Amino acid sequence: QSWQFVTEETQGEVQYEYAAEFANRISDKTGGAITVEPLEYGALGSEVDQAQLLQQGGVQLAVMSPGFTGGQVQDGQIFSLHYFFPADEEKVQEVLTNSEALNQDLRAKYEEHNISPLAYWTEGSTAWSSNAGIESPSDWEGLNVRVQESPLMRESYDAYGATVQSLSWSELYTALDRETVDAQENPLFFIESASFHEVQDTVTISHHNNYVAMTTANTDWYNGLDDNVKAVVDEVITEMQDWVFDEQQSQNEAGLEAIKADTDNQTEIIELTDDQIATFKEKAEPVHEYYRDEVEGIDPAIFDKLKEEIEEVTGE
Ligand code: 6CS
Repeated sequence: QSWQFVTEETQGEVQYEYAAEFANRISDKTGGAITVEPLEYGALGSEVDQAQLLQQGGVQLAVMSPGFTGGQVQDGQIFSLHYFFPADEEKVQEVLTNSEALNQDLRAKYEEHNISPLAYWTEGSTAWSSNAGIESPSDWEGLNVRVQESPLMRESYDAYGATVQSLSWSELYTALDRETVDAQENPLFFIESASFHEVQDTVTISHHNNYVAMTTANTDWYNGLDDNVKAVVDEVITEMQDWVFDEQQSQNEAGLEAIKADTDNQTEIIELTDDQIATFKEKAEPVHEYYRDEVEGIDPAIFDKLKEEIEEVTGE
């Protein structure tokens, strides 16, 4: 058997390296009977196109960011709330790995669309880049920020007075360079490897969210696997959780160092203080309630359960 595993990133970046490591492990465990081909971003269209390809069974496996399915699976937009998940990445990963709200309830929602999220994992905290130097919510006023395809992302930035524009990341460098877009959010490793720091003056370490990725399978395909093959897939997916946590951590550390070391493109790194974070939280928290109570098509029970699970992990 041969499976294709599409990712939204290129060689060397976390998602692609995940797929490559997954491929090695599947091959080892099956004595080479199953091969997996990792595919980097680019050849198969935009992130949204790739999600559709998986749904239609054009590929068997995909790393998918929930931000690109926000129009289809409304509940997946929960990942775009600001200051909802813990700031501590280890705690984030603990929630993502163990949450019943995500691994059972949200999974069932995705499965209605023929997408099975087999695991959720973080690619690290997201930081804001801009030319404005964002330190308080009012710094966002009048800025146009690039987001993924998730209507809720508009609300999250509207709360700070910014407008949003949905784009594929492949169009983002040019948009920032031409200043048709003023700002964006991504983990540090990605800001560096996609060279966004070259066309932005500042990066704000804001702790407003983390970047969640899902390892997904086409549901019909996954359900049709022989039990012994499915068990191997599940085992590798479970093992990969610790692997990818370490991978993102070292890539994010190296990314920050590389941004700082790039003297041709000087970037000011702004780390928000606790007081500054508190002013952002005050604006962001009403959006949590808006999401729970107003967004059509979401299940408030998933929100409530996840919130409780987060509180159990943070002890707050
Ligand atoms: O900003 C984005 O859309 C891209 N960011 C990351 C970290 N991975 C892939 C995604 O498409």
